[in-house]
Amino acid sequence: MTVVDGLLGPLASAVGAAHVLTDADVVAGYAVDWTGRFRGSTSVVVRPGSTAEVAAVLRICDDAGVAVVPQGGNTGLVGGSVPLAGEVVLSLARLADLEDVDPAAAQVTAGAGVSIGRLQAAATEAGLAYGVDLASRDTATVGGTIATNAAGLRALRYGDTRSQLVGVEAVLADGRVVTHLGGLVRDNTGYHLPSLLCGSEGTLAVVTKARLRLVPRYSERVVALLAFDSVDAALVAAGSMRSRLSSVDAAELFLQTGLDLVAEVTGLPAPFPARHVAYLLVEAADRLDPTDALAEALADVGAVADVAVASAASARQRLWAYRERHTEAINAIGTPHKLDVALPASAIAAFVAEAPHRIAALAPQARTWIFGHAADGNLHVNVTGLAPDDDQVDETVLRLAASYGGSISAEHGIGTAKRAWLGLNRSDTEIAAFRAIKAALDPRGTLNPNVLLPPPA
Ligand code: 2HG
Ligand code: ZN
Repeated sequence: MTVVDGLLGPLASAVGAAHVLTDADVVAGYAVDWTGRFRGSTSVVVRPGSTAEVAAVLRICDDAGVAVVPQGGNTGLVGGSVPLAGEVVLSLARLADLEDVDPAAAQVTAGAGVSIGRLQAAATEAGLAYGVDLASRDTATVGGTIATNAAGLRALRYGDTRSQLVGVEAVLADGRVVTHLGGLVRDNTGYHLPSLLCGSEGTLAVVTKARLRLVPRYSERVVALLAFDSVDAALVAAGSMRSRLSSVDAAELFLQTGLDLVAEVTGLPAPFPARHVAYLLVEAADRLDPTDALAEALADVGAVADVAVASAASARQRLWAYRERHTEAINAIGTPHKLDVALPASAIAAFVAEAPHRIAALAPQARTWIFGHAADGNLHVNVTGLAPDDDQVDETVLRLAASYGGSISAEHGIGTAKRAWLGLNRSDTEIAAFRAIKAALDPRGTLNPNVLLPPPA
């Protein structure tokens, strides 16, 4: 009998036998990430239904010295939510309570298992909106997006998940609960645990609830898909939209190669009669129709080779699909390596030109796809045609980004995929401080021990 087998009885007493999953076929689904690149194993998945049950589960595992991987919607892209070495999986899916929106504060309290789509729908019903949006909205959860500090498609206007987080309830590794959900925006009383836990990838505590700020809901929207004959021109336009269009919600870059793939995989028709080099999708949203403001900002942008504009929801969605469906189209042709980097504005064009050559020199059979949140300097470099565990290309691309003064993770986090290269962006002293924080909150190393911090030398 393994140590984990010995825990099955106590875990069943804590959460109910029906929520302790051990069937090999069932648990296998929790042990692989969305891309299929990161596969681990586990013998048990525990699905608590309340904060008290999460606390009981952690107490049992921590006492027994058994490691735990918290998991939300499992849509992460860096292998941060799968059991890489036989850990117990703690699924937060059943923590799905969503309180009524507090209209006076423009805030809401949501359980970790609430999907981003459901949160958005509740905010919309209350005449507000949630500032974080991402293609995986119907599966990604509040808890998972806090753990990874997800940013998504509208971070240009509203910031990342950390910027929405007013308070959290979380369970420490030993089962103690910290609760700070009062929703005070001005609350300057020491360390800000929500900020610390956000982006900590389940290594410091398990978030069970969050108090989130909501933003105004703008009913008038317009989307423009702009075609350019150089990446440079598209980037200049993105910068111009960011600084001249106060109602800009998103400015997203993709290239002809990615558009071809999306069209091939999804069957969508080409948006323009001619092919171009780069595309920028711009969305503006306001209380009054922002079309004129968008047109005015565009008038100053030279070099637009073609443009398509949409106001009706279905037409806007059709234009968004060319950008949003990149991820699914890439996964359809093979398991990708995902390198989510950030670059200084002045270095983006050079990086876009250089990265594919560096990759081709190392792996001539590989195909490179680049797209992303242009106005934030966040590029998603996806590479297909590599073995899942071949990380030479990963290293080259991450080093290239760092050499330009960029970050090796703009929004997806470090996970297991990039932990070996954290030192490209963080000094030894910073990493030592990270380890000290981890040791203070999780002295036995129970929580997600195989992500974020570099592996021992
Ligand atoms: C996006 O921006 C997501 O669509 C996924 O962050 C990016 O698939 C990717 O690499
Ligand atoms: Zn993204």
